[in-house]
Amino acid sequence: MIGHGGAAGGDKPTLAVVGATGAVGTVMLSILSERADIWGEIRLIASPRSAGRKLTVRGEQVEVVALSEEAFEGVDVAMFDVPDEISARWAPIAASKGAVAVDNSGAFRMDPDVPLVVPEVNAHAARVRPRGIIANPNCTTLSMIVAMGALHAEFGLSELIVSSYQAVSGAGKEGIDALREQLALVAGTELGTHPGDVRRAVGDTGPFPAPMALNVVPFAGSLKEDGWSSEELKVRNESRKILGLPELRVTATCVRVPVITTHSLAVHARFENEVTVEAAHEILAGAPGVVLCDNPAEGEFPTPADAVGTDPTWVGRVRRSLDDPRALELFVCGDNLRKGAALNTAQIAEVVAAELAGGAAAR
Ligand code: 2RA
Repeated sequence: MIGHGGAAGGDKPTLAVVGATGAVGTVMLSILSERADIWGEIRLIASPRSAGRKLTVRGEQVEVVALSEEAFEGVDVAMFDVPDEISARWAPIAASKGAVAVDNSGAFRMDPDVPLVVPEVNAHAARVRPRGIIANPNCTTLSMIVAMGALHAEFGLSELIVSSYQAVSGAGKEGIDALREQLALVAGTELGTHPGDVRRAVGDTGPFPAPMALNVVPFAGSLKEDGWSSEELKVRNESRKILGLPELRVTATCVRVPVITTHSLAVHARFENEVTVEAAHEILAGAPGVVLCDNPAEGEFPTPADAVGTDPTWVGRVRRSLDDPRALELFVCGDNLRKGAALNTAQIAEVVAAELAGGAAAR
């Protein structure tokens, strides 16, 4: 079944973007405008408050329609870039209308009947979707998992110890606004030399539990059992599911840093077999979706300021652990709004579109 409703697109499939006006939705529209144009109609859906607005996609103005059951009529693939509770309610409705829902929220990621897909790592999993829903991982997991998947395929991963350096846009527009306002308050001052001086100058810390300007904050997400944060548990649970390694040892410490967009992670990856930097370099240099940037003698390593706005996972600082010939240390950067959210969702939707074009069963 394909192209069942898109008057504008002939036989091409109809795509719905739910949450088209949000932070990730906005990046999604530019990604859809840049990538190969495989879609017929692209229908933009948002809350009734945004209905009637016109947004540009593929160089054309498209009017936003309000989220409703009817909005999914004739849709082949529906992407959701909305909060968990909206996805939890509406993705099953889209699926009941015959669309494949590709969801970027946390509502379905750990549902055993919902595949969690990163096309470079487990595209095959997208074909088995008993609920008609495919989940997109959290941006922190996504920022490293393409590189980890490539290394796992060669060496067999046995443990990940991860420290994240997460950008404020992970907390949405509110997070970006908070950092920009705080930076304006501290710019040109001598702040950052006495306990609490930054906190007093900044006042309201917005969506963060401490000032972001001139600071790092060792907490992201919400507090869960035994002191772990939701972000840290997502890295663990999602990595296991994507890699198909339910027993993989994973420890994460998630830290927020004063970067607008692009998450970074320092990764200690332990493998079943001995590793060499040369072999890791070869694998990473050839891995789809990965760019190896590792020449510290020339000052070449990934940084968020250089990786932002790009699609790949950037990997550098690859070293064999001094005390363990089976382990590598790496530094990884990935744009949390592109590969970490919109791009991976678009890639999943393209995998589904190709499958539908081939006439394979969707459920
Ligand atoms: C964050 N990973 O960075 C989250 C967003 N999904 O806050």
